[in-house]
Amino acid sequence: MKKILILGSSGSIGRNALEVIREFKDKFKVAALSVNKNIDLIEKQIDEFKPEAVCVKDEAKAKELRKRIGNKCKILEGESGLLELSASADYDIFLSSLVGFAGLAPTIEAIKKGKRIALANKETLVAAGELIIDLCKKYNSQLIPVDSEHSAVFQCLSGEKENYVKKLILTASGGPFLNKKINELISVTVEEALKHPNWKMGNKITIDSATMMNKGLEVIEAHWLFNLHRKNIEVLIHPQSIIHSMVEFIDGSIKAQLSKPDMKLPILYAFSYPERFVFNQINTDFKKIKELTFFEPDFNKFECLKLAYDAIDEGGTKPCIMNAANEIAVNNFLLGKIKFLQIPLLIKDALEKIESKKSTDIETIFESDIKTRKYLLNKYN
Ligand code: MN3
Repeated sequence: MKKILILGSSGSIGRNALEVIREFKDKFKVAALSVNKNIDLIEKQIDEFKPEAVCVKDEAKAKELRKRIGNKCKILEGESGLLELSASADYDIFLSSLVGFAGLAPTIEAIKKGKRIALANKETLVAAGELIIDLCKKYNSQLIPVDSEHSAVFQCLSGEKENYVKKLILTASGGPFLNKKINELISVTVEEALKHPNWKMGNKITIDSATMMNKGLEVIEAHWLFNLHRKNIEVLIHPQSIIHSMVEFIDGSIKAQLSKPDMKLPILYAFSYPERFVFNQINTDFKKIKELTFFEPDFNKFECLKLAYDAIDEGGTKPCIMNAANEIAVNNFLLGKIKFLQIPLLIKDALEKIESKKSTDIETIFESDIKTRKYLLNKYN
């Protein structure tokens, strides 16, 4: 029986993970959960999954939950509660589906305990890839990707030697604006940007998909996870999202991992690895799929993708600055403060103005993140 801690259990990944656990009650158990403020949902989750503790990030909501359920379950609160839960709960697998940079500190606590990290929070590796990889080695913590593309690559690499790999081909749906021209993007609304064709996800990642920053973040994530130069990580638009990614080997052979798009699969694999469990919920019928198509991404239209590739080249805290700027830009877009095409402009502004540091120790990472946020919030609010 593996015990699982889920940070962000009201989000899309968190809810999918609980569905997986519900399906495999004999193999997995919930150790602890956290939500930002959705106490109605976590109350139901506590009743069903009986975690030893939970954390509610919003302190007022935490108090309200305590009033409602009394001593039924230990309730922690705030940022410090998340850290305490990650450092002291009794669990085997840490699944963080927190959004953005907020996932970094709790993940570090879990790594220090030598736990398996089922990584859904890609911003952690984008902002602090070098640090996280070093810490995982130091504390013997296993990093298993939950991001569907990286899970695909991870599965393709199973049984292969590192020097057999020629390149990764990360597939991308292209998001809702794949077929729009760049001048048509000037006036797109928040509602249009939130309509993802293949995946139902949270707001931040859905906007990232529309700008293709999501794929840029994933290129950086793959760079760290699989120790590959950015020249060996290619992005390919594949609107059907059936091939989740591919690996080309030095002999020209290519492996791909395919299925109907459903996050339960990569979550289950990150939990069950190195085993596979019988699971009948996802049936991929090629007779119904009919065609798989591929296009090269347009780097002019999706400027964020280019910014991400450039950030890896520059290294140091550049990717951390880019990530923080993107979080602010996306939030400002969601609030209606800026237009869609201003998202890459805000990021470029921050990348120019905030000095990048070579060192990627934890203090420098946090300092770069805060500086970037302060700069943009002052300028655009
Ligand atoms: Mn993905």
